[in-house]
Amino acid sequence: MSDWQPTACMLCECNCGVEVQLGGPDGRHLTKVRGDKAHPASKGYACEKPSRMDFYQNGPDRVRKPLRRRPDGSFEEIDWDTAVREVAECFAALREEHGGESIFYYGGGGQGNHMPAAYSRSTLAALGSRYRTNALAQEKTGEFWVSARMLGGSFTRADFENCEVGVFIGKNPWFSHGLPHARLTLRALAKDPERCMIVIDPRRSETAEMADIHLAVKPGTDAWLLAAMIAVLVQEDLLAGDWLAEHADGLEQVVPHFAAIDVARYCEACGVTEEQVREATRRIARAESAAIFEDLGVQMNRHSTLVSYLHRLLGFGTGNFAKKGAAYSPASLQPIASHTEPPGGKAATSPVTGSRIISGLIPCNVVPDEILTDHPKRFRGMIVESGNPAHSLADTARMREALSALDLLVVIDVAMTETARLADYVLPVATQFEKAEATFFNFEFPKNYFHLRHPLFDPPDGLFSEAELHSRLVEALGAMPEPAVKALRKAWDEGRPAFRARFFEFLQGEPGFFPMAPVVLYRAIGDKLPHGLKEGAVVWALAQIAAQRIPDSVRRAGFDVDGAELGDALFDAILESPRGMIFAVDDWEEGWKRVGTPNGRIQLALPDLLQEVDILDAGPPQETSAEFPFVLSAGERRSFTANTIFRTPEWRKKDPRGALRISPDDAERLGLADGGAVRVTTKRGSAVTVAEVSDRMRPGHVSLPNGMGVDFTSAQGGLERAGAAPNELTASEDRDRFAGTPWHKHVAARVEAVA
Ligand SMILES: Nc1nc2c(c(=O)[nH]1)N[C@H]1C(S)=C(S)[C@@H](COP(=O)(O)OP(=O)(O)OC[C@H]3O[C@@H](n4cnc5c(=O)[nH]c(N)nc54)[C@H](O)[C@@H]3O)O[C@H]1N2
Ligand SMILES: Nc1nc2c(c(=O)[nH]1)N[C@H]1C(S)=C(S)[C@@H](COP(=O)(O)OP(=O)(O)OC[C@H]3O[C@@H](n4cnc5c(=O)[nH]c(N)nc54)[C@H](O)[C@@H]3O)O[C@H]1N2
Ligand code: SF4
Ligand SMILES: [Mo]
Repeated sequence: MSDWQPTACMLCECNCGVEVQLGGPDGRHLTKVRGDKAHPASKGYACEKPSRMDFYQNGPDRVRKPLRRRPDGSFEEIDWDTAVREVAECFAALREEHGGESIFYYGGGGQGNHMPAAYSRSTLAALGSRYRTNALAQEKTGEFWVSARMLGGSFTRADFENCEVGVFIGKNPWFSHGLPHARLTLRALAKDPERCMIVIDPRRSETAEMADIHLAVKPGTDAWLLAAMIAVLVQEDLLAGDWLAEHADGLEQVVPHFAAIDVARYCEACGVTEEQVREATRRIARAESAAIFEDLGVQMNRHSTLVSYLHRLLGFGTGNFAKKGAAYSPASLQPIASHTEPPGGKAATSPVTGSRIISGLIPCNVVPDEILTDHPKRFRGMIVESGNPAHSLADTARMREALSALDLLVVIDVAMTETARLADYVLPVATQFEKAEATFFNFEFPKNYFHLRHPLFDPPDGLFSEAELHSRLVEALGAMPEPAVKALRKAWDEGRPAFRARFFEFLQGEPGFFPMAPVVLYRAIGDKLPHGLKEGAVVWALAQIAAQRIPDSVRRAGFDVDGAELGDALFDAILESPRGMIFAVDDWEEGWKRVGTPNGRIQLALPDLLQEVDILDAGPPQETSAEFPFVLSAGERRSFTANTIFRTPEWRKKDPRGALRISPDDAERLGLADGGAVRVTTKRGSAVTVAEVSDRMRPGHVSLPNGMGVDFTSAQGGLERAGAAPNELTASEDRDRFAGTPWHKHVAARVEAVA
């Protein structure tokens, strides 16, 4: 058994610091895991899941050699030189014939690993690829788009630790976390009689159960509820008038859309009593501060982009920005949530369907339409890296068809996934514990954190990281700027001033250098970095950029050095902080500096979305039918779900098959017993699992967990699948009209007992 070693949990965006002991017969198991008290952000907090991380590190479906598909559909192992050469040649051939923009990229990282996103930039530039997407474009892009337009490129999170009122809209942080030490923060909020917790969820979720006010909205009608709340603000004169006059534009355009709303009728439409809606709204308006968080319950639902807008009108309308306990714009080392709307110009769109590209991402739901067509600009080649679109994106059947229709599919993963099974080449990599890794989910305020995790193990023979893989691919494509690598290698030994000077010379002197910088840095300095932190090479550049972009924030974090030295001081601290570090410290007022609108004021009026507000007046459409009488939420977070990071069901301490939750009334009517077999059918597909009769569910609403129905190799050696894969039941055309985000939480379904 080893000493405790620091790393982080890679199962949700919080990336809590943990300590692990290594052991097992070969010394390559994570035998014990506990929260790391010395981690500056999580401070010892961890939930029940990271103790299971060895099921990831030592999963049975790990791929250990590059695989090539044979004509008969089976895979054969090939050596790395062949794999890299052939993949490079095949993509180069596509580029020559159809242009680099025919090569599409999905992924770049999951909940714990964003280094692939950084290094793949170089490969994609070498290929001339232009289009990409990842999971954010089936959850957050609507929110990014709204936020960016109101705040000029910025994105917000909220301060639940210090708020007087905390509001969760379609978010169940008791199980999904998403805020630091979520359960402690929730308990503190719930326990304090001076503070108030408001939860908007059709289900009595574990979070809703703790709430002072639970607005049990009818599934899919949050837009009516939030519109009613803003109408209450307007009609009862509860808006933060002085604050808005000082900080925001457009109130006079917004107000008329809410002044005439019949609050009682909207409350009826969303199934919440008018009394409760008025009480909740008044409580928010009266509070010193309110923090609001929206998540998948609304982001994967009807009117998701409109709801993101109404959420912000509620928050900004009550003055809740850039002060303690309210919304803030975090500093970032590498911004992943920002979006720039071309002023007056035409927004970037996808080549076939013309769908809006937000934060550089094509809506996940249109990916099959961008492939399954004879349009000359269709995607013909694809790289999938650290993502599993054949399982996680809408409409698995169609996604499978699309992925199979590509001329070339290359999957870079640690495991044999549903997507990898469709690939022409599978390129396996080191796990997140066998290389240096990090995420850019750095969303805290006023202190913000970054954690470059040190490797715990060497990779098994023949495996290496994405940084090495992309470097090899770029070399095979003949695109590695070799003189720069050589010069920078030498300059590093001469000291940082020399290195910086050389780097910026290349950057300014050679137009194509910037996207190649990740692999150049990796080749130039990777093996010179301490503690086996090779993959941290690209962070050197990120640290330089951050030092230029947010110098005051970095300096306040304790890096009291001048100009050019600041980036290197930050980088060195990152390398020397195996338990994570604080890279930025802000004050609350700083939020205003991050508002990037031309006049520095919040823009309240978004005309296209105000038009949508008016459309609500017609009331919610009837979406269920005699054939499909239930609303299914396909993909609920539970105590033992973690996207598709784990493949064997044994990691789950309970509910290994992922039950369909159903209300007692519905269960009785359908003759369904708790634990009995149940079939759920939608217009797209059908799945069988077990039923869990739960009084948390309202009649007419059923839910399935996320991450189920993945293939795994059983102890007997056969391929098995446990539980219902949610996206066998969803449809790619069911998506938001602005951002293209899916309606996973609102699928019309039929439920039947299975004999
Ligand atoms: N345990 C666990 N935690 C995770 C993950 C995981 O796989 N497992 N995944 C992580 C990821 S990638 C993400 S994005 C987050 C997501 O975190 P959450 O968004 O909190 O997760 P969900 O459970 O999918 O959805 C939240 C809630 O939406 C509610 N909901 C359903 N329909 C509606 C509706 O019509 N209106 C409203 N207002 N609510 C509705 C559901 O009842 C549910 O309680 O979780 C992260 N954390
Ligand atoms: N119906 C429905 N669908 C959903 C959701 C839902 O609620 N309902 N939730 C959605 C959400 S919010 C999300 S975020 C997505 C997530 O969906 P995806 O973006 O597909 O992410 P994961 O399922 O986490 O897949 C991560 C992949 O990374 C691989 N991996 C792990 N470590 C490494 C590594 O070090 N390197 C490489 N190269 N690969 C690695 C894993 O083996 C796995 O295949 O699912 C979405 N799909
Ligand atoms: S809250 Fe998220 S990051 Fe923290 S221990 Fe739990 S799953 Fe891991
Ligand atoms: Mo997510």
